[in-house]
Amino acid sequence: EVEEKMLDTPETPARTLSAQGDEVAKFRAAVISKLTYAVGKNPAAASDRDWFLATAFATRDRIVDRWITSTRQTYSEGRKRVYYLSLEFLIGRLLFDALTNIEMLETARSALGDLGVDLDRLRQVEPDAALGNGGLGRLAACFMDSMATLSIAAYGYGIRYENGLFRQMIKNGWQQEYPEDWLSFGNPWEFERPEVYYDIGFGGSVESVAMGGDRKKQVWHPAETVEAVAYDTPIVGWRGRHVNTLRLWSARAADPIRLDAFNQGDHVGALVNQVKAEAISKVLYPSDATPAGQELRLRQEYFFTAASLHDLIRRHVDSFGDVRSLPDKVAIQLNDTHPAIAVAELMRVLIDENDIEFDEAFDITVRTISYTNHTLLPEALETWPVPLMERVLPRHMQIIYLLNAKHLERVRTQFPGDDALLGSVSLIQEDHGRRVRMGNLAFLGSHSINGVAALHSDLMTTTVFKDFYRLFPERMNNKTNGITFRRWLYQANPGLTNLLVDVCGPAVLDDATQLKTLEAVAGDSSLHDRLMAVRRQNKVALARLIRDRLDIKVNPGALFDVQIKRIHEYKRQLLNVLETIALYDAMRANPARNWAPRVKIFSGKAAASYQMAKLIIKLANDVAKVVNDDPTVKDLLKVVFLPNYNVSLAEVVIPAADLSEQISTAGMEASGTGNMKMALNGALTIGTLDGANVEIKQHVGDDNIFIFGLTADEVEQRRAAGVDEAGSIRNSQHLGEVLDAVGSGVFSPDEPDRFKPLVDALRYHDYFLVTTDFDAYWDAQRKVDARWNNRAAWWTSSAINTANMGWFSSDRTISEYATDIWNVPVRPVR
Ligand code: 4GP
Repeated sequence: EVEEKMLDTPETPARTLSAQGDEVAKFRAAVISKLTYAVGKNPAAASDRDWFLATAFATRDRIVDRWITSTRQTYSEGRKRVYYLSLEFLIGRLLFDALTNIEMLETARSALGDLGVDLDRLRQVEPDAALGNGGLGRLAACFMDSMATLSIAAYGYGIRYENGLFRQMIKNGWQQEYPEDWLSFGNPWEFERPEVYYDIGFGGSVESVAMGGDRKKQVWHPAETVEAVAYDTPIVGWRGRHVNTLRLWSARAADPIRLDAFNQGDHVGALVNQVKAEAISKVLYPSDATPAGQELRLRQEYFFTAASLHDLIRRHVDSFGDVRSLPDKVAIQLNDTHPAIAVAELMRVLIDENDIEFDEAFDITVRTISYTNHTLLPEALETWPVPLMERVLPRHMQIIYLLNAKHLERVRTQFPGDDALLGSVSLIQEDHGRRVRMGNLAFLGSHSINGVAALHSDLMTTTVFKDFYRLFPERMNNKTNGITFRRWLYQANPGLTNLLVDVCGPAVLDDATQLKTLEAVAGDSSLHDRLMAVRRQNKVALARLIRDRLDIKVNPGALFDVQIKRIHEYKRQLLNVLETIALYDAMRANPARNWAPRVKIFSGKAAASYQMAKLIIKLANDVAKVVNDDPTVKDLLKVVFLPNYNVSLAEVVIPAADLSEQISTAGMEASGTGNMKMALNGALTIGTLDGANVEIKQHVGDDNIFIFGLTADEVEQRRAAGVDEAGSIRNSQHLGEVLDAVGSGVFSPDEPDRFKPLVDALRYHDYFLVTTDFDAYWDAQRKVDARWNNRAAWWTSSAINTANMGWFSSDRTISEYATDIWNVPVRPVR
């Protein structure tokens, strides 16, 4: 039974640093001053939002001085800069991030406390900046933190979407999407720079102008121009030593209004250009189901890439005079293929605007640019129809053709007669309508191409980039992902942070590898008591959130079994739901068995057009309803689908997780980073040998992780040989019954056929091998039960997990990028 009382007592937030008296007074005065003069309110009339704004402004002031110093130093030392181009930055809320990193969290808490304001309540009113979908966007945010922490002079470049990732509501079990208007009450962190803007051209024609002799110059006359306006957010690193800039571009019409039309009464028509131009920065991931949607997406990609390149080239030329020295002073990292047009755009700027010869321009480009791949899913490797590219970016298309001709010529010489190779490494795909392959363009135009976990980088060389790897083996490398401990440990789990500082010493905050010292005491029962108390507090907080949002009561004493990530068939939430059903049946059949009481927690968004994923969400919710209403499993099993997964929700769920579900079909999850966040916070992982799970296993040891299922090699063989769905179902003790139940409407009596598409996919074309892996997964879950029932064993494993996750700090990842790819120095805090 849920401990009502506990859920109602507010937890006391743990404190990492004690506040200094005069600092508190100063901060208090600063907040009052901001409230009065920047927000325009008096304390008596101020709402939580007003207080939040005032606090954010006061915090920002502390960062700005350091920001200016960092920028000045970078200029005066003539340092090389890193530019991280990403269509996504999933940064989440910034107040605690900023306060933690400048070590003023407790100061701010006391200062506000004196004013009768609760900082932890203000934390909740900050909108969650969701300028990204999932892993790749969150990785970009972690990297920004680590680059600042390591004092790398870096800029993040992206788009300032007015509407970030949609807000997910669950209505009657179904996902519904609503716009996310994170900017509607203003954004205290950003600085608008209306004077920093670039004209970005689209469409039009290319003119060949004779230059004397046989020299010709190509001049692009765009039909349309949109202004890219800069908005800057300072990103402060750990202990506030260095501050970088996240520069997001917003679209502004060059000619916002046609006054003649307006005065003739056509008030809407007069604004059409403005609407078209500004659509570029309206929404993250506009649906590309229509040609218009596709075009908008291409416009977004070119818009932010071109603006970023103009900006960095201007800065470079101002500082160093000559664009030819770009590779010595600039490293451009492409986050996936979304900014891959940078290759053609940089070439265009060098050739057309700086009169550099084609080959030299290409050499400069390759030495400057590098590319990270985040998924092997072929549908994610972007391609654009040639006619669309020709219409929107005619000069770039010319450059791509030229580049391709020279590239294929070299391949022909190196591998004579290998037509298959030529076809596969060409920048143009010739079948199914001609398309430009952005992955190939990114590879060809980069000196470094990396995957995001060891297995993924290996698979890149044997699958999607197999043939490019033959051409340029030296370009391929691995950079296993990491996470920033500032957000995912210090802020999200202050209780565990205090414990770790206590046990490992304060240096652990600067050097994550010091966590290792925890291992020596991992078996101590006194440590277990402390770990358990911290986890319990975090679980009580999550239980309260579940009760408040879903009106479901869960027992904080049960095992919290968590799967949080985008909903995708390859991530196999379905496998987890099916196991839940089997468990439910088994518990009902034999309630007296030594089960580990569980709360199955799911959270994640499905792409709006991804019907199967949306059906999986519905199934999870339908199963939840049946299970949660059934008194026979009341103390044993609860199922929870938490709506609107985002960074802030993750910050509550992750510290409360006992078990981390990382169960993708092996070979399909590039890395995962949620797996790292949960293991760092002491959850045990149940997972396949996929992505970074492989490396987590190496670090925490085989006994402290529950690995099951086919390996990536076996998956490949199984698919080649033909998946035996019927055999797997027949041989399984549970699966047949579970599928019958789902297929016949046990969980959807109002619409018995509802889940037929899911069940049919599993029975007849189970590409993701759910049926094949089901029994192994079930067995692994029973091992989890056994470990859970052995308290000492469980908490020893938990401690060993935390102790060995230091390597997964994004500081380590970024140090590797800095040394191996960017050639810039790092300055660690310690
Ligand atoms: C994700 C991958 O799916 C995930 O495995 C990885 O950890 C993350 O990138 C960061 O590297 N990919 C995406 C995407 O988010 O949009 O392709």
